[in-house]
Amino acid sequence: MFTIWSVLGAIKRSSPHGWHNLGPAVKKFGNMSNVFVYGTLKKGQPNHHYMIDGTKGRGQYCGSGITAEKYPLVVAGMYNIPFLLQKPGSGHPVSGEIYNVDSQLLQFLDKFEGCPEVYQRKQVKIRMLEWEASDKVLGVQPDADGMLLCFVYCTNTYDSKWLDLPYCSNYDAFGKFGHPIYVPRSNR
Ligand code: PCA
Repeated sequence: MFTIWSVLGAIKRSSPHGWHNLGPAVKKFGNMSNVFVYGTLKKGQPNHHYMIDGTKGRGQYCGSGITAEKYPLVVAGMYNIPFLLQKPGSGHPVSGEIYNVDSQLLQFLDKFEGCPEVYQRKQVKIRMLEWEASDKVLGVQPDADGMLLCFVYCTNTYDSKWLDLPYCSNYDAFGKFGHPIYVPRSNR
């Protein structure tokens, strides 16, 4: 019987360069990752354009979500940068957005976020709230409980004094929720 996998397997075996020689749909499936953003990469925030403008790789908005566990989300440092501290169980469930990104954009984001020195990219369980992508995005489906594992830029390498800062559940760079206002990279 022909299944999609047997056909793909046959193409792969007959191709001198394996998967690299296959069409864009297959490459897309193989290289895509889910990233949950909660800070300056969200819609309406100062660094959002990188997620969708295609200049640093491909990204697609999938929907909104919230961390299944509580985390401390603080605004810290001299530039008022949002940091999700790797201390599940304290703080609040944190709101954000899910994107499906290719490996080029993921690599860019790692550099942009100073990973692994400043942030570390970890897989975190996200509860999907509004799901825009449905079956349009290959390989991205929440489980029956509406949960999806996503990469998140969080940090373990923080000053312990940050635990005493106020904890947010929904970040805004421009002070909408009373957090200190973000200093963009161009002004540092
Ligand atoms: N950028 C990443 C981590 C914090 C930040 O400002 C994000 O939006 O998720």
